[in-house]
Amino acid sequence: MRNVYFNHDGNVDDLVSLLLLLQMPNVHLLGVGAVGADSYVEPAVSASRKIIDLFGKQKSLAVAKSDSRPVHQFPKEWRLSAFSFDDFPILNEHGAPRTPEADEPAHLDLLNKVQSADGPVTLVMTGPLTDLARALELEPKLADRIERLYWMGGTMNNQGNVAEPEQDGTVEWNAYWDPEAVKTVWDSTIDIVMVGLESTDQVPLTPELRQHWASLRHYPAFDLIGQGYSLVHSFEANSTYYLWDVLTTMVSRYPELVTSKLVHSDVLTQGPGAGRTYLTEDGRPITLVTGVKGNAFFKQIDELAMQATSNFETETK
Ligand code: AGV
Ligand code: CA
Repeated sequence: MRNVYFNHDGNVDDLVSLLLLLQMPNVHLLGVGAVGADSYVEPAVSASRKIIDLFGKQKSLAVAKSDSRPVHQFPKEWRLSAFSFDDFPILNEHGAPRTPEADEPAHLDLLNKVQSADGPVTLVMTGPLTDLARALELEPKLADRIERLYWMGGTMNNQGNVAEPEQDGTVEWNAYWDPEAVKTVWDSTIDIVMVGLESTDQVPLTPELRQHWASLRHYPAFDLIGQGYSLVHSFEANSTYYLWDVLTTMVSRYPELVTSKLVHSDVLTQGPGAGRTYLTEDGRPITLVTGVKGNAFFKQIDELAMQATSNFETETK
């Protein structure tokens, strides 16, 4: 069993990532933290607890609420989807969530769960790096306990996805939310696998994919996945939805689904490029995911979602 800690920020692909993570063989989830970055934190935590109720296999999992705050806030329109997700009937037919909320805020929950684990911990983060940076500031030795960090964020090709004033178009949103946090993590000794926009661009959410999931909605997990993604559409420029976080989560368990290379990189924290990750020979080494084996990736998602059974099935019959 591999110890994994998951920290996410409550958008649709973050919550679908949680669902898939709960199905992965040989994964022991130590904890889950939710940040109100690309979401609002209350529904992000609540939906996470309900997803664990419905599809979680292990006992004693809790969801920690983050009190981290942005440097640059996400657009409200994107953040609102967490409320809708949390209100889905499939997550509410059995009443209030049973999976508890953790006692401590997410950065302390991360710190304590990783430190008290029985071995090294794999970290999967699909939002800003703020909770990890805060934990490292409190306890730099935490880095030694982390086997590897899989992070959805950044881009090394200068094609960002932020369309806001006073930035130069080179920055990815999770990095932009808190550039200093990225720098803190980059300056640590943690082994980093970065899933940035150059790889996530290869897995857009297409009408065919929606139709594929719709055709499988008699499986409860596909029903939830299809409903979830129905909340997000890309009518504006620069807002195509990709399977950003799902790719990252899948890579943490199935590295064979992608190709990657070792690069040296750093991050800007100031000015119109704040949050820009970039290649530089004197930067720190990271593993950059560069290519996705598309067919294998979608097949593996299907396999996990098909075998996800509802924990309430026996209870209601
Ligand atoms: O930049 C990608 C990150 C991922 O962690 N998020 C969405 C994923 O959860 C921000 C984001 C970029 N474009 C978006 C985003 C969009 N069109 N809608 C919602 N979130
Ligand atoms: Ca996210």
